[in-house]
Amino acid sequence: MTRIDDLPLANLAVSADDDGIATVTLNRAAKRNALDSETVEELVTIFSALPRSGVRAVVLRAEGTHFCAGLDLVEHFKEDRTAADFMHLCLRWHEAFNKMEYSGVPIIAALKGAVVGGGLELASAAHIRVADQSTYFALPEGQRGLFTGGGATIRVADLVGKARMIDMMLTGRIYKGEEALAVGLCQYLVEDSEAKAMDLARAAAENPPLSNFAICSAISHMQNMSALDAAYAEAVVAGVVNTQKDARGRLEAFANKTAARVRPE
Ligand code: 1HE
Repeated sequence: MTRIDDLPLANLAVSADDDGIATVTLNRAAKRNALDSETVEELVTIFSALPRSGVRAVVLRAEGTHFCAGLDLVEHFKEDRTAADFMHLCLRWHEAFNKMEYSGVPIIAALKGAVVGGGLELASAAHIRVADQSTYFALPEGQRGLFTGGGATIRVADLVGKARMIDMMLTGRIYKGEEALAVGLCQYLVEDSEAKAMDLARAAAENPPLSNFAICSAISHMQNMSALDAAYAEAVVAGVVNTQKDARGRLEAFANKTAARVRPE
């Protein structure tokens, strides 16, 4: 088990409660939680440690009124990076976001304000996105003379489809509210995204960790495979997960007619 309470962090904060729900906070509100290279390293550190910390679910939230303003444009300007420098930086973004997506631990993003550029790339690496009425989504890379480098071509295209992503990047189109929900940028639109994200994290944490591990890593891996290989991998994962000891009591309760039924009310 890795301890998460003594990780060296400046721009992020992490804590866990007694139920194993961790809260990861983007803690650079004065810069609208823009992702500088130090913050990206901290994301790698946190999301490398969390899957081995015994944590059962994670809420990813932000200080201030904006979730994340994306790439730190001021740092990028001042560093005047070479192509190779920026490529290596992008690989660290990928390291961080892959650690999130393939972690096996449910990550619920509580969104507000700007979720733009690299901020949307960060949000799209979470397993569930919860927006409030202030939340808006954009990919302003085109207007900044940039291109996505933190996985948007994979994850944002996956959420909204290629055509919408290209429109967002070419025209600076902003999605919010019901429209953002309808196109798949978020799965929930609520008054209080943090409270809802915490409720969802608590609900997910009730599942056996091995089931959550499969849900929060196997599906992503399988999307990278051919259908034939994915079907094979699914059978193998199901063989392991569906015979776990943790499931016996739940199956017994259903067989004994004491388990909750799956009903809409
Ligand atoms: C920043 C950043 C940033 C704010 N990098 N410092 N992302 C963008 O194009 C979004 C750029 N940011 C904005 O459009 C606005 O800042 C917000 C709409 C997010 C917030 O507006 P507001 O009025 O609340 O704040 P502000 O006055 O614009 O900024 C407050 C401070 O945060 C200010 O610093 P200060 O030292 O002058 O107080 C800003 O400079 C700072 N700040 N956003 C650096 N992004 C892997 S490739 C990914 C490519 C991309 O992500 S492109 C999208 C970049």
